[in-house]
Amino acid sequence: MRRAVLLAALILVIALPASAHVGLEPAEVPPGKGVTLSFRIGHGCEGQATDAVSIQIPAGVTGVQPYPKAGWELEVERGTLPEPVTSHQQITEGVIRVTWKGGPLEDGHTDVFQLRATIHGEQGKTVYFPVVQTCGDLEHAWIEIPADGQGGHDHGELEEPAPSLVLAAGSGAADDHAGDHGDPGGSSGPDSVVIVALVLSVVALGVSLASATATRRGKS
Ligand SMILES: [Cu+2]
Repeated sequence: MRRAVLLAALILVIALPASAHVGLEPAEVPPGKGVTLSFRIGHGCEGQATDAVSIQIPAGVTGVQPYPKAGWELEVERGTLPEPVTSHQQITEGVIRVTWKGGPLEDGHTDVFQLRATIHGEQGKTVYFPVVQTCGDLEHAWIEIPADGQGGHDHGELEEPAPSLVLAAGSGAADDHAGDHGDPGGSSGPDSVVIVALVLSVVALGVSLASATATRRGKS
């Protein structure tokens, strides 16, 4: 009985981050470097399957290259950037929206939509990517941004928060403009973090089970 409760708790802890809303990894990226952003759709709309995912490119983001996905048609909208970006020269035009249409992605399944981009700005700045998820005639507009603009990943009370990341110092600060030309660095984060969390969870479960067993032995 106790073992089952522990197991349920463990599964809940692991399952929650993946299923809630729209995830964005990595949580922190170095400014001015090319990075791959992964947007994870955790569920459909009231049980209906997802058939479109549209990401609005916010101010300060250049060099956007979406990853094509089998079974999804890709639409890339170009236009005037929300704010000009100075990198080598002033950049005023670029990709302003990326949309994948197709699937469908069943409500109980999850999938990742990725794009390559360079994000410019001050360290510590939170950058929000509004996402609209469409499921037939239903949609989730993950476009809410905390009023103080400093929400980070603590989304507080927002019902449909826009996924976000924080600009933070990377190891390769010398690599200033490489990102605009497809620098492959900066992707060592999320997988190793997940693995460490998993290992810690399993260790914690093992300790709990061992102490539960020891307690039972002690009583009998
Ligand atoms: Cu959710």
